[in-house]
Amino acid sequence: MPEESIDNINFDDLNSRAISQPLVSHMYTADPSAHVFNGKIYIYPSHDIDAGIPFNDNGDHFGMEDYHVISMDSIDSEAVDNGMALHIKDVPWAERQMWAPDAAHKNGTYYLFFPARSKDGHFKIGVATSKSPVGPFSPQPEAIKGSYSIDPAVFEDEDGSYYMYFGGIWGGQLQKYRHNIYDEANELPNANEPALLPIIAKMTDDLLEFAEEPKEIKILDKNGHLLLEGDNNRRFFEASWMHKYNGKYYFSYSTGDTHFICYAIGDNPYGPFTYGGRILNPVVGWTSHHSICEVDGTWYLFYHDSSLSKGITHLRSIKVAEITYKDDGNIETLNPYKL
Ligand code: FUB
Repeated sequence: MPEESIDNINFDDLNSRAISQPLVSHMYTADPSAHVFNGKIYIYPSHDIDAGIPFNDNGDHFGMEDYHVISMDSIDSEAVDNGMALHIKDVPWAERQMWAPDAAHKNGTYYLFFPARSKDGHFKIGVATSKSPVGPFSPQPEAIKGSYSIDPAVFEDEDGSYYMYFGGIWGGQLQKYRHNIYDEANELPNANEPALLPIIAKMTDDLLEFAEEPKEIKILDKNGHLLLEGDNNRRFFEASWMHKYNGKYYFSYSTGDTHFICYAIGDNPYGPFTYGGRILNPVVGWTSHHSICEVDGTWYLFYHDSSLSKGITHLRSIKVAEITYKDDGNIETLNPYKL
């Protein structure tokens, strides 16, 4: 929901209608990337703080400095904060704004992937490793070569390949890139031109670098046409996620300024993906960001809203709700607050 409407919200009423409550309330958390590792749920969120920076369209008010990993023994059990897993002061290349992270597990090592602004002001994506899923994580000295923009999501396919999806417009700087090259003069396309697309790169076997040049993934409408920049209710903005259901690849994402979590379906990790619909209607707070994870045979949407902070857009709380697939493979849209 847009920031300007929060004055009109009765938060007691809203909370009584919410389909779920914050998983943790002793701190603010956002952008939850959930995984099941060795039978236990691990959530890798952003750790929201009030950095004292005024709201702007560039997202400068999201001034996060560290990560904490949240774990749960089962979907109904208490969510446990495992303490600080990585701080920006320990990442040599990063200067500010530790935004939405993700994690992966391979051969006994856990990998934390995270975006941050480097000293030249450009977002890059870094990786840190640990022998424990909750850290502490040791960062690589440099960001991933060829990485840029924000919101890494790392997907492990059934053949053991790992792919990173990333990118975000506005404060996430994706509009400054064409064919992986930054140019300050680049801007968003016109409304009647194809929208900017999310980026994919296969990871090397050690998950520390890209194994190929990053490339765009296409999001098409039912007629096979790329979604247009002016199609704000459907076009990609940020918050990539990939999951596989019944052999199909579901790429999901946030539409940003229209506040929907949407999905598109394809036949392989690179797409193309055909727009399928909305998974989540707008939450309180400007941003919407999610992950989708199967736990004991049931599928869940991990997401966030700003209800606990009474609408402060950069002070969010992670939540979880079950999602339902229709017989045709489409996903039922969730309303975060009962109508
Ligand atoms: O948390 C900072 C940014 O807000 C994320 O990187 C975006 O996806 C949005 O949730």
